[in-house]
Amino acid sequence: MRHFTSVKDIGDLHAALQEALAVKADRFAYQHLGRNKTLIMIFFNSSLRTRLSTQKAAMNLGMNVIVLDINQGAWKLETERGVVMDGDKTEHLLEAIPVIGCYCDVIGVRSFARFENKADDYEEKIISQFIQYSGRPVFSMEAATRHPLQSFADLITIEEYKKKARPKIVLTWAPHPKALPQAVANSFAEWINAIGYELVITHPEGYELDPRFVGNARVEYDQRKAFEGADFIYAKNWSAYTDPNYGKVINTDRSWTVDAEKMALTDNAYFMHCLPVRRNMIVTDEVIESPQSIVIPEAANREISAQVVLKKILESL
Ligand code: AN0
Ligand code: CP
Repeated sequence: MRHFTSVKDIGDLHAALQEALAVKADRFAYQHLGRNKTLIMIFFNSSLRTRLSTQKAAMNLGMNVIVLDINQGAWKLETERGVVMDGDKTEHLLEAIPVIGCYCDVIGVRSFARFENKADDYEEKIISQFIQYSGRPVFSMEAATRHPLQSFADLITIEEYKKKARPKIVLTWAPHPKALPQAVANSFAEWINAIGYELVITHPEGYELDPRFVGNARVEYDQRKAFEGADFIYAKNWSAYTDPNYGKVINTDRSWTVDAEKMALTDNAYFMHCLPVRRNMIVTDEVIESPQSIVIPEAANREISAQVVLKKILESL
C-alpha cells in the first residue's frame, strides 16, 4: 500500500481485520520494518487519540517519529496558488510539502474540512497536494471527507464485540454546539457498507450525508424507530452537507441525545463514539458509563488500525 485515504486502499477487508488481530496479539513482532525509517505527522487541527495512537503504532514498528503542529510554531501556510502573499502567511504549502518530504519516509496528515468551499473540501485539496508533491507515502489522520484510521478501528472493535454474523448498526446524528465535519460519519458509512453489515443512518431533516457515502444504507428520520433491534449504536454529530447549509449547524435539538431510554429500544446494543465526546449533548453520563459503552476499547484499537496501515506502507517501501 502506498497511500491510505479511504477503505479502498486497505484491499481485502477481511484479510485486513485478520491482520489487525494478529498485530494486536503480538504488536512488537515487526520492529525490524521501521528501523531507520522516519514518520512525520502533520497536524493542521487538534488531536489527542490520533496523535498518541499513531505515534505509539510507529514506535511499535521501530520507527522514529516527528510531530509538527502547523498552528503552533510552524510558519503560517498559504494554501491557495496565485495569491500575492502580502498578508500574515509566511510560507506556501507548495514549498512546505516537498521540504517535509525531504526529512522523512512516511507522512501522516490531519486536515479537516474548512467549510469555506465545499468543492475544495470534497476534492480533498489539501491531502491530495501532499500525495502529489511530497514524494512520500501519505496517510490520512482525518482529512476533509474521511477519517479512515478511525473507521478501521471501529470495524476492528465491532469484530471483537459482535454476537451475530451480520449485526445491525445504527449511525445516529446527535446534537453539538459547533459545526463539525462530516468526515467521521462519511467514513464510518463507507467502511460498514464495504463489509456489508446492516446500516441504518438516522438524523434530523437537513442533515443528509453525501449519497456516495450513504450507499444502500437505510435513512430513517425517526431516531427511536432506527434504534429498534440495533446491535451497535454509533453516535456522531456532523454539520449540514446539503446546500445552501453546507458546514452549518441548522439545529441542536437535544431530543436527539443518546440516553438510556433510547438504548432500551435496542437489542442490548453497544454504544460507540470516536471521541472526543461532549457528555449530555451527544450522550448522557449514564449511557457512556454503562457496561454497554465500548468507547475506550474503540479508542485503544486506534493503535492497531494505525499499526496495520503503517506496516503495509513500510512493506511497500
Ligand atoms: C472532530 C470531527 O468531528 O471531525 C474530530 C473527531 C475525531 N471532532 C471535533 O472537532 C470535536
Ligand atoms: N477520534 C479521534 O480521531 O480523536 P482525536 O481527534 O483526539 O485524534
